[in-house]
Amino acid sequence: MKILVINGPNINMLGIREPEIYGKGTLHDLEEMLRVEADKLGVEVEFFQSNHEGAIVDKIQESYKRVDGIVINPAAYTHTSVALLDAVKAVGIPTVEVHISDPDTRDEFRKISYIRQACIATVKGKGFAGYIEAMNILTNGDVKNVQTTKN
Ligand code: CA2
Repeated sequence: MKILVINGPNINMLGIREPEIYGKGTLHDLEEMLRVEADKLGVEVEFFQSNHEGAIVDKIQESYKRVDGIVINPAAYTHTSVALLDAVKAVGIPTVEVHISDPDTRDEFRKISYIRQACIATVKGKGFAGYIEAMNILTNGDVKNVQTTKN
C-alpha cells in the first residue's frame, strides 16, 4: 500500500510563527514522524508540499492508479478550492482531510471546507497526531464520512 501525504500553502512555515495554534514542530519533523509511522504500519509513504493550488491539483492527478490513499492538509485552500475537491473526486482515491488546528472553532471563513465532500474522513484539532490517525483510517479500510475532533 502506498500513501501520499500532501500539505498545502504555508505549511512549510510551521514551527516558525504561531506555535500557540500549530505547535513548535516543523514540516520536516512532521514528515520524519510519519515516515516512522509508515514503517510501523508497513506502508510506503510519499510527501508533497506546495504553496500553489495548480501544483497540488497536478500531484493529485498524477497519483491516479499509483497511490492507494491520500492524506491531505489543504491549509488555506480548504476554504477556497473547488479545484482540489474536483481533483480528489476525479481520481477516486480514498482521501482523508487533516487539520492541525480545528478550523471550525476559529474564524468564520475557516468553517467552510470544499474538499470535505470528497473525503472519507476528517481529522482536526489533534496536532501532528491527526496525520497518524488519518494514516490509520486509510490502512484500516472502509470508513465513511468520519469526523474526529479533539474533545
Ligand atoms: O489547522 C490547519 O492545519 C490548517 O489547515 C492550517 C492552515 C489554515 O489556513 C487552515 O485554516 C487550518 C495554515 C497553514 C500554516 O500557516 C502558518 C501560519 C503561520 C505560521 C506558520 C504557518
